[in-house]
Amino acid sequence: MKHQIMWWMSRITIMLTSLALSMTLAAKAYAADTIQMGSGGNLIFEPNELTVSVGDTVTFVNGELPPHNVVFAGHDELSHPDLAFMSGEQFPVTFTEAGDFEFQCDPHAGAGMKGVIHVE
Ligand SMILES: [Cu+2]
Repeated sequence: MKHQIMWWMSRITIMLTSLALSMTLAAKAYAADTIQMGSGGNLIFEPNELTVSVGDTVTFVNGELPPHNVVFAGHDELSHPDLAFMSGEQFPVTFTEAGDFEFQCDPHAGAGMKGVIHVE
């Protein structure tokens, strides 16, 4: 009986450890390639500067003070000009070539809602 309890406790410990580890890794991957649109009650992209690799996908997530959109200067294929009104809406953008890609939120560019993604 005692052996069974020990066995289950070690099983549960292993399961919880691997669960915690995978959640940590997932959170890191998510945070690295996500840009919040409207953050902390400000009309900003958070972060407003990001460096990624060719082939990476950056996900823009609608946050506070909508509506927002994402327009890349000279890159219609990367832009999402449709306004996002709902918090939590997401625009994934995949970068297939290296370079510096400047973007802005059209309604709030005048307030400084701009950013740049470096693809290398
Ligand atoms: Cu905006």
